[in-house]
Amino acid sequence: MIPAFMAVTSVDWQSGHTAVVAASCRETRKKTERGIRMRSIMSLMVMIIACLTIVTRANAEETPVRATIDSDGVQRVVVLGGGYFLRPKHIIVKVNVPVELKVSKEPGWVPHNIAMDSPEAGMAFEVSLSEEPKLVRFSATKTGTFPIYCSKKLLFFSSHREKGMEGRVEVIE
Ligand SMILES: [Cu+2]
Repeated sequence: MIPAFMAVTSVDWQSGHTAVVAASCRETRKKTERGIRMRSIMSLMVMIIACLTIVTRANAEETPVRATIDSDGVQRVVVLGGGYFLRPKHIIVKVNVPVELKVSKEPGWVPHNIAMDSPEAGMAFEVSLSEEPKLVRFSATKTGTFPIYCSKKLLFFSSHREKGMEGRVEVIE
């Protein structure tokens, strides 16, 4: 036999009505209140963790990525594009050292590309992105900061670049 108050408690636990329990057993009410408090604390913690994750991700996107110079003297960076971002947004390369960008796009039907239009600095290309990575090779010939972006634009909508698919290549000595 299950005592009456315990039966009420289990019903209460699912429906969330504390009033029934309050009438049946004080001890049970205390436990229930503790349970509810625990659950609010838990959901608060989940929210805090979620917020921290978003902040960390936003920072990660803004953190400059310096190209690693491999033993063959080529500096390589992996770049991912999608709706509507470029990751990383800020790439640092050394001047007059060959660069190889390994570019790809996130899955999806929206077409994207990666482009630079700074011929004066040795960086001018437009490569359509696919999920399969492609290599873009160039050597920056001038120091400074130059835009890198997706040049796609659908009819009268704003360009992907305007929507956030833009970053910068910083060329240093
Ligand atoms: Cu795009």
